[in-house]
Amino acid sequence: MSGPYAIQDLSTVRRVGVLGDLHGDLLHLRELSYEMRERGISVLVSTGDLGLVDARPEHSNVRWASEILASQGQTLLFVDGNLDHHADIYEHPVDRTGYRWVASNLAHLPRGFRTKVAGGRTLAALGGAASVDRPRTRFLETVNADDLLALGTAPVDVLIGHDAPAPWPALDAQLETIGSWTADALAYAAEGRHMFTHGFLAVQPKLYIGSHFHLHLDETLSFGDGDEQFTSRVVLLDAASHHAGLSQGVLELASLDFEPFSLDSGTWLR
Ligand SMILES: [Mn+2]
Repeated sequence: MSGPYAIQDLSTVRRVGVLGDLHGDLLHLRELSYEMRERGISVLVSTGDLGLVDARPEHSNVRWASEILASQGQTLLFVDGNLDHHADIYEHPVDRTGYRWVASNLAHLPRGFRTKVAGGRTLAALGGAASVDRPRTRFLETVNADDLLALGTAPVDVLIGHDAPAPWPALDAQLETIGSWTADALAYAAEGRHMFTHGFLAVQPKLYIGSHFHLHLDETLSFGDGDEQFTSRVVLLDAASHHAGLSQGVLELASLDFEPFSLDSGTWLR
């Protein structure tokens, strides 16, 4: 597809493609965009660490990404991760429907964004996470009190984020085996995750999709206590930039059916 096309957003489609950390990998985006088009997908949703927006023109991949997406007639919406350039993203204005467009077909979903989608479902966004490898150096990266206010407490069906709720026994067990961080770094990461979890518990999503940890997990867990108890299918995607694993999937908005798949291709140049 070339030339102008109708820009779709979350209000106009029944299915979206969801992708894990891209880290600015345009080759992967090209492959993914093509594969999603083959599956009839015109709206992609990134769970953060997209790595495209940079105010320095020589470091920005926005234009190239926008052209890749345009070639497949697609829109890409993203929450911010910890590695995204928050200040550069925030320079762009938020439109009256809550999207922060950085290109004609590329928009940030601000923390606390919520919208109605197919089937009368509500989708909300809560990006952000802590960089455990460089604690307390990037003050915009973690969820703060204003983000939680923006998100509110009305229940949502789908929450798209970057971090993960705590506790999550299977994730926590894996994290214990990764890296050798200082006590301060671990405390910083835990504080960030704690703030994210506040938001998660407040909106009680039936489905959560995040990615920060670069590993795939997919479980239905029980959260909260007493009257506030609820179950949630919590999914983490592999990193899309690693060209392997379950780093993307198709989400059917009305049914909340989400099916991750891997891109196993020998046909694309690496
Ligand atoms: Mn991350």
